[in-house]
Amino acid sequence: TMSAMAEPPPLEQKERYKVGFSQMESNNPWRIAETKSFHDTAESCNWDLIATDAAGSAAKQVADVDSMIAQGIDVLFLPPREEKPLIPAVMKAQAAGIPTFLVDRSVDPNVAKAGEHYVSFLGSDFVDQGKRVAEWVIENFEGDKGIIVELEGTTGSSPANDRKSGFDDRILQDDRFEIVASQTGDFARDLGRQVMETLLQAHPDVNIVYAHNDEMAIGAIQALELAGRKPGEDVMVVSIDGTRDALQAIIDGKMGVTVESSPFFGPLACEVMKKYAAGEEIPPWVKVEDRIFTAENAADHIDEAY
Ligand code: GYE
Repeated sequence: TMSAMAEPPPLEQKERYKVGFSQMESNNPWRIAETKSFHDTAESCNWDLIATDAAGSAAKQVADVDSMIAQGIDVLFLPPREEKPLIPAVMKAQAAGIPTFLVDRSVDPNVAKAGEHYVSFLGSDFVDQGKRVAEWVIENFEGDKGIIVELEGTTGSSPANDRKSGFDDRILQDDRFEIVASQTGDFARDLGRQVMETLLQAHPDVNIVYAHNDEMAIGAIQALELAGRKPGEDVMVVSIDGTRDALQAIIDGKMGVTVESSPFFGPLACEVMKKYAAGEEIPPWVKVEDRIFTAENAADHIDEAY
């Protein structure tokens, strides 16, 4: 049939590029490290970088992309805060002839597709991250009954959706475990602490906390300690990212594991963009391989952490 498939716009080969990086928020060390990685890469990759900060608002992030388009960027790197609200930004960039690379989060694949509406998604396998946390819990939990509280990331974001399904599917195959509550903490430390305080009152028998990122895990540890619990002893705390505070919590015995989710996308963005400009085939998903940090290796990695 003759159905015309959309295609991402090409990228001209040139000495310098005007590059847009639309950050979603800057309220945690992961986001700050990612933005810094783009700034650090700008010089070595010959970018004139326009970086914005949507301060946690998907609507502002769409407006930020609009303004970058108006400023004539050559290429857009976009971490979409949520899967659906950022689709208009992807479509507008395409209509303006600007190739887009999604970094660290994705959009709803039923509506916007890699290789059609944007070039590629650069990022981790979030389902696998959740599954790896579950497998660590299954191997290391010593009690008879694991009562789990789950702190979810930003509602409607791809890592929250996928870290939940990856973990839940795997952990529930073992009938020692039960998830008694699963609530959003918006990937934020303070909200993680507040939600944990509330959930502790409803479920005082919790002995496992799975947080979708390290910031919420640290917030949960604060709530547990305030309530007189001993994280790492009577409550197992597990999460994802690999921040400095999480590695320290592992070293201190308060946290069990964090599966890596790296924020250092600048160099990868440079490399993939240059290949695309050279006409090379870019896979729809440029997958980042993640390490795992536990008491065995946390001290070896804390100096490079953010
Ligand atoms: O894990 C979290 C951040 O999208 C992979 O977003 C990223 C996640 C990361 O706020 O800490």
